[in-house]
Amino acid sequence: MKQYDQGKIPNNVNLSEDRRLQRALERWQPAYIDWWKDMGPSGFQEHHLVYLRTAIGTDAKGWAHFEYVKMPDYRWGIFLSEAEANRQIGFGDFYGEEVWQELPGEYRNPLRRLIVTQGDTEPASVEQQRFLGQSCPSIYDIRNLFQVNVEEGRHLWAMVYLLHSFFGRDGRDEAEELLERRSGNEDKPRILGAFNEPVTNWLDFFAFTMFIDRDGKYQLLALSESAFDPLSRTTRFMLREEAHHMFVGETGIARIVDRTAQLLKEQKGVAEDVRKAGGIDLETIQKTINLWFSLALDLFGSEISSNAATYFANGLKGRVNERDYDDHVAKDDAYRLQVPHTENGGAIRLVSEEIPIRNAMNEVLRDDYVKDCQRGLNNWNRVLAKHGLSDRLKLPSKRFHRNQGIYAGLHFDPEGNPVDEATWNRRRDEWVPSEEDRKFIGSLQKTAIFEPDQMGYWIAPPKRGIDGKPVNWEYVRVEA
Ligand code: BYC
Ligand code: FE
Ligand code: FE
Repeated sequence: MKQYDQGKIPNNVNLSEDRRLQRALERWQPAYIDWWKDMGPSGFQEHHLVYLRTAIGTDAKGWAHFEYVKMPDYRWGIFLSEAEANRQIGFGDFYGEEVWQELPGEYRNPLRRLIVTQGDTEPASVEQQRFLGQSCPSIYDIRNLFQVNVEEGRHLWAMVYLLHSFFGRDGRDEAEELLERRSGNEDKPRILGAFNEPVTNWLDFFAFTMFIDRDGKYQLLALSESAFDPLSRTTRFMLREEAHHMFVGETGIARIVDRTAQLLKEQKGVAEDVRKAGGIDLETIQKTINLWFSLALDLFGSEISSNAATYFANGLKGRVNERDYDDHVAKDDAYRLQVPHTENGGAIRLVSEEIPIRNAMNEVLRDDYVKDCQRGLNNWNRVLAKHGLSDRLKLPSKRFHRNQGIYAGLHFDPEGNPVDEATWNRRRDEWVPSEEDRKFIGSLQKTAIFEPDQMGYWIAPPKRGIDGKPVNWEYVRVEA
């Protein structure tokens, strides 16, 4: 296996050969550590050793290793996937030209925006999840939480590396601001909607990693097509880590569904009795899906977007697996969209309209995302079927509960039918988790469960442990 630079900042970008850059990043590092200690996992920083995976290189086989570390000592590194020889621009107006190793002056601003927006989500998610350790269902689960958290920290490093290397003074300022904004803060909020929403319990956490981290996967796939090669290479490497985050979410909910199904059978299908027995009823799971799926859909931006058209035209942000398309220029095609029109009297009518395909690139990406989510839902429904239940979970309509794009500001039920505001207000608690639902889940998740052999009652144990270890392995321990 290749040996990589293991200095203060582990990297495979020859940092030691660029003193200025190295110094700039080494100056940012203590500010990052301060942020991590302040805003990272609360209560587990000083004395807890966590069995964590750390990225150490880019070889397909040996790219990471596992060891017990205290989180503030985690080795956050900078790794780019191997350069692809003679890589060419895969889409847009510069299709077939050589990719860029340097930042083109004319795309400096849009690229900076994309990189800052991507970077901002990473620390935001850590902030959102910082108190969950105090109510974990098991030592296996808390390890996974921390694994996700440290890797989101590394994803911030990945973006800060690009800002420092290519954007000079502006980039350094942006890197500082990435540590100053705070999730949910009124004065200095994080940039995108979902990253200011509270993650109050472990059902939220699993829905977050299922749906919001999966937006991450699709955005990273789109950025990995970029003509700006350093962005492409760094996002390709981030995708390796991302897979585990979505695994945590998808299997987490599958395990909850498993326990709920078992209790439903025992309680003859009565949701209230499932709650009384200490489980989470399917209705609450469905509402949580509705909430986080719709928040994730907002992250793709508007259905009709001139930003998206420009990103595509200029080769900055592409489509998932661009090489599988026949037409990489995508100038003449159209996308059919249900556009809402408000009639006299206020009723909403959906009209099918054609949008130039480049302007619909956010929607094209969202479609790929929705398909992937549906695959996950099918897996959860198989768990219900296995228990002999006829109940099924489903994704709400793309129009439901939207705050961005053409459906924002209007109201639709989960099936996508327009409803008026009074109906929305009256039925909202049937569709997304209510205060009461959150209180209930909180009552199941009051304290952390730390005995290796124990597991929260409301969730089934996982099928297997991490890194070939048993499920009841001591993944987190207090320093001797
Ligand atoms: N909230 O044409 P529009 C991840 C803004 S997740 C607030 O609709 P565009 C992770 C937009 O910025 C992946 N504002 O959108 C997951 C614009 O602002 P201005 C993160 C929003 O530009 C879990 C205006 O609305 N990566 O990695 O085509 C844990 C109209 O713009 C929202 C990226 O997002 C929103 N939801 O697309 C950890 C990739 N949506 O110009 C990590 C980089 C839109 O009026 N970002 N706006 O000020 C992008 O590609 C694009 O910025 C977006 C928006 C897809 C987000
Ligand atoms: Fe990330
Ligand atoms: Fe992630």
